[in-house]
Parts: sequence; C-alpha cells; structure tokens
Amino acid sequence: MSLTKNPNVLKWVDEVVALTKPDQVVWIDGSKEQLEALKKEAISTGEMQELNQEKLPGCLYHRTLPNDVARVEDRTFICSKRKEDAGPTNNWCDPQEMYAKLTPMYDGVMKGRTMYVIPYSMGPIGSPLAKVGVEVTDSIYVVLNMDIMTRMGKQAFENLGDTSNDFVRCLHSKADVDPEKRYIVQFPEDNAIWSINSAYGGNVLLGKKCFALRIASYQGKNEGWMAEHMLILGVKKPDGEVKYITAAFPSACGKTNLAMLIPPEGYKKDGYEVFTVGDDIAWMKQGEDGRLYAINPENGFFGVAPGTNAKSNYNALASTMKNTIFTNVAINDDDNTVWWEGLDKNPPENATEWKGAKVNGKEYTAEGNKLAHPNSRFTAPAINCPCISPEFNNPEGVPISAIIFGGRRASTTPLVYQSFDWTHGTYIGSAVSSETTAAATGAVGVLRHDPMAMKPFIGYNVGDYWAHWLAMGEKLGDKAPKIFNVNWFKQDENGNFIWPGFGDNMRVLDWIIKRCEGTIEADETAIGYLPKKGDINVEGIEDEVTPEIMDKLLAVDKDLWIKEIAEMRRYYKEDIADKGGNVPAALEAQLDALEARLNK
Ligand code: GTP
Ligand code: SPV
Ligand code: MN
Repeated sequence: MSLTKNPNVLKWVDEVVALTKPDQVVWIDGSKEQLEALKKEAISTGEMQELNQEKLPGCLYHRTLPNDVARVEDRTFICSKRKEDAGPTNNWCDPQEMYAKLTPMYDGVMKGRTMYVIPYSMGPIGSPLAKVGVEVTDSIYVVLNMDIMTRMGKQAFENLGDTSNDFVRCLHSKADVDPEKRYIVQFPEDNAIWSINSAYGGNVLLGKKCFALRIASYQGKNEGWMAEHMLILGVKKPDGEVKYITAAFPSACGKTNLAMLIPPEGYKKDGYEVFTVGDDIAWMKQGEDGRLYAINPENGFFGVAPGTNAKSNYNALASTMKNTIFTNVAINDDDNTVWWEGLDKNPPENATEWKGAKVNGKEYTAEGNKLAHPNSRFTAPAINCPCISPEFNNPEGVPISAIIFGGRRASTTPLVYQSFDWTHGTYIGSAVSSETTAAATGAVGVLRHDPMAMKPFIGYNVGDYWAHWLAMGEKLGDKAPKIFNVNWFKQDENGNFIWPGFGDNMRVLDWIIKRCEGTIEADETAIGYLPKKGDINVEGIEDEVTPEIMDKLLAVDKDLWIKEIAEMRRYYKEDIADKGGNVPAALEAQLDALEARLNK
C-alpha cells in the first residue's frame, strides 16, 4: 500500500515499476515490525548474517562482491544538459543519451524481485534545511542501511506533503552486480539519481554522496547554501560555551575520528568536552543573525572500520555495539563477532576473511594478507554515539565558528595554519591535495588534487563551485567562520607520522578556537597565520613531540612551497581552465599574492 497521496511520487513510482517490472512493490513505512521482517528475510536468504546477539545485539553482517567494495569514480557521471555545467572534475554524458543507454539495462531488471520504496529525509524532520528523497531498490541491505543513515519511512512523506514535487528520485538496482555495467549517475536538473550494478555503500545508499553532496551541492549553488564533505563537531569549553567547527578532509582522511575525538587528560580535567554533530556531510546556510549554520543531513555513521579501536576512536567503536551493520570486515568464528585490522593485536585464529574464506587469522595476517577489506565499514545509528551532540536534531543547525581543510600530506603543509580571510581560505580549500585511499577504487597513496575534499562530489562545474564559495563569503561578511588548514599526516624520513593525531588533535582545535576568539597571537607568514612557538599545548606528550619535532610540524619550507605554487598554476590552467573550468580571478590573485609573499 502506498504511503502517500502525493501524485508526483505516485506517478514516478508507477514509471519505475513499469520499467523495472518487479514481482511486488513494498512501501517502507519504517515500522519496527516491517524492518524486523526484512532482517529475518535477509538472514534466511544469506544476504545478511546475524552476529552474536548477546555481544552485538541487533547487529548484522554483510559481504559485498570483491569487485564491489568502494565508490567507483570512473563510472560516476554528472548528466547536466550542457557539458560545461558538469565541468572538468566530473565525467559527463548528455542526459538523453544516458537515459537511452541505461533504460534498457533497467528494463525488467526487477523481474522475480521485490521493489522497496524508501521515503527518507536528509536532515531532521521539520528542519527548514532538510530535503526529501525517495529511493527504490531491490536490495534489503539498502533498506536496512537507509534506516540507519536517514530519517526513513512515513515521517519523510509527512515532511514532503501531498503536493510538493521537490524530492530526489533515486532509482537503484543491484542488477547482476556487473562491474562492466556499473553506473552511478546524477541528473541534477531532473532531481534524479540512477545507480545500477553495485550493492556497495556510497554507490547505493543514494541519500549519501549522490544526493547529500552531488545533487545538494547543485541545489545549494542555486538556492544560496552549501553542501560540503565536512564533519561537524562542538567543543565545550570550561566556561560552558560550545564552539562549533566543521572540517573537510578527503575520504578516509580522519573526519569520523576528529568528529568523535576524546580530549587528552589535561583538557578533560580542565572541563573540555567534544560533541559530534556529524562525521561526513554538512549542509550550511546563513541564519537570521547573519552567521553560518550547519546541519548534519544524515542520521548515522558509515564509518571506516580498520584502524578503529578503543584507543584511536572509542566513541566510534562504542557506536557499533548494537543495531549496526558491518560490511566486508572479518568474522571471528569462535564467537560470531567481528574483527578488522587495528581493532586489537590478536587476529582471531578461527576467522572468515572479508571475501568469505575460512582462515587461520594469525597465519593469514602474518603473511601480509588482510582479514578485513581496507574500506570495510560499519553503519551505526548516530544515537548510539556516547558523545552525540544535544543539538544533533536541532532543526536550525549549529552556528559555525571555524572551517578546517586538510588532507594526507607527507610534507609541505604544516600541522595547522590560518588563512588571512575568507577569500584566502577559499584559495586554500581549492588547493587541497591528498594521498588517495581505499575509499574509492584505483591506486592508493597517490597525491591528487581534491579541492575542499569535494573532487568526487561536486555536482556541477568546479569553477562555479569556487565562485559560490566566494559569494557565500561576501554574504557572510564579518560573520563568516575563520578558515584553517591542518595536516595530521606529516612524516619523517622513514615514513612515520610525526604528529600523534587522534585525541591529541584537540591541541590544534584549542589553538583554532583561541584564534576565533582573538585570544592568542600568531606569526604572520607567507602562507598564513601560524602558531607562535610554544602555543600548541604539548603537555603530556613532550617526549613524543619535542621542540625539534614541533619545529618540523610547523615548518614552512620555501622550496617546497615554490613547488606547490608551480603545481597549483599547472592545476588551475591544465586541469581546470583548459578543460572548461572558470577559475575565479580572485583565486588566481590569491596564488599570485602567495607567490609574491614567499619571494619577498
Ligand atoms: P570517509 O568515511 O571515507 O569519508 O572517511 P573519514 O574522513 O571519516 O576518515 P576516518 O576518520 O574514518 O579515518 C580514516 C583513516 O585515517 C583511519 O584508518 C584512521 O585510523 C586514520 N586517521 C584518522 N585520524 C587520524 C590522525 O589524526 N592521525 C593518523 N595518523 N591517522 C588518522
Ligand atoms: C567516502 O568515501 O567519503 C565515504 C564512504 O564516506 S561512501 O559512502 O562510500 O562514499
Ligand atoms: Mn566521506
């Protein structure tokens, strides 16, 4: 039975039913009974595996095909009418051509299967910033994940109303999970997403990257707000005030970890606390008081499992202890729980590795094999998180004081620096580059440009995206958040990280907050404001972060920066301008000014 009278929804569902020809159509109302029945069904068919219900109540396991374990950027398209509207960072195809190519692939694809119709809201129900999507899918895994990641079910239709046409049409079929026929396609001008032949995370949970970033960034440009690949956290200071910060790091570069940070002992004693509002995506809009407000459109965390442990990210681990779906981690067959590299130092001897083979985990990992896929993930409800912010469901969002950019850089970029102003900060965002990770298919560890950590997610022309950033700065004026850059990943000659990272990143947040409050001086350098000697608090880690190491962490190496500038000139010209991207003159001017300052 359909859950809405909205004729736009009903018409679209009729169309996709006629196209995909499912045996039956099930509308997902979000009720407990319905979800329990779906879980049972998925367990009975083997699509999901039930884990130890005493140790991990409500938790399920899922394995995707080895060819289907990460986002596929080379098969992801932005289909705007005009090629120049997709711009140089996206694969483009004419929408009519793409519809013509994909329609036969969807024709009858759900014969013998059930179609699930999932209404969902990105953002708290009733929030002026929230938006509705409807995803149809032939995967129970998708339904159960969407339940965790979004506000799913009837409530979303209540938000949409009976007449609105403002919902994103999300069509997913796992089809045959054929990598040669895999397509992740956004049609921004049609409010539509078509995904086929994948059953993995970011390719199929269409509310996430496809809608909340690719489609939403396009909507944000047109409607005057921003959709960004950013965590949102609150730092409660000893005086009780909470300062909110967003941070954009590329995939698998530390957003979930920073968002759930536990402050070092000294800070805890002083009364500092960190609260998580979001770990991956921020929608931001100017509020009535002129400041920038952010909501997390998601309702859960789709986090990287490997490396997560009680020490590195206690709050993330705690979030996965119930009602969580684990994808492509390893199974500990002794007690039917989960394991991944970095959880602890004891790989289970009786293990099933992520592809499904029974192995002796100790021997297997000793040979250099991995039990869990490097991009294995947990899908955990936000309410499980011990440090979830009391403002998590605030429909108005939280006011942002600072925006942080960062990436994985072995050299060049210091631990932290502050931009001179919003325009300079926008330049810094445009210049983010980072070593690639397992979150997307392709080589790992290759330095690539990833402006604002949004390279795979900007749903339109990157030049227009930068212009939109500059326009937002104009609008926000002196109420604009201050913009910073951080690098947790600086290495020594032997390739070891020289900054302890994780909870100790609080020390950098502390400096950032003081800069926002204007209570700490800084050194004005060619690249921006840097901490003065001794201003990054190293109490308790003096042995690890000696003054010499701190000097290295904060060094601005002129030769490396001259190289960086040459690369940015090449990037702006060859990768952007020559390929149809309009680099705003204000950003070119920032590059000139940076070079002039360095050569002074
Ligand atoms: P996506 O979900 O793909 O967007 O990733 P993310 O940005 O949320 O990254 P996440 O926090 O899951 O971290 C990814 C990897 O980086 C994990 O293996 C972490 O252990 C590692 N990491 C996170 N923070 C730090 C840090 O401060 N220092 C170091 N050295 N590694 C870190
Ligand atoms: C990312 O790759 O940035 C993720 C995981 O957060 S996915 O949802 O697969 O995009
Ligand atoms: Mn992400």
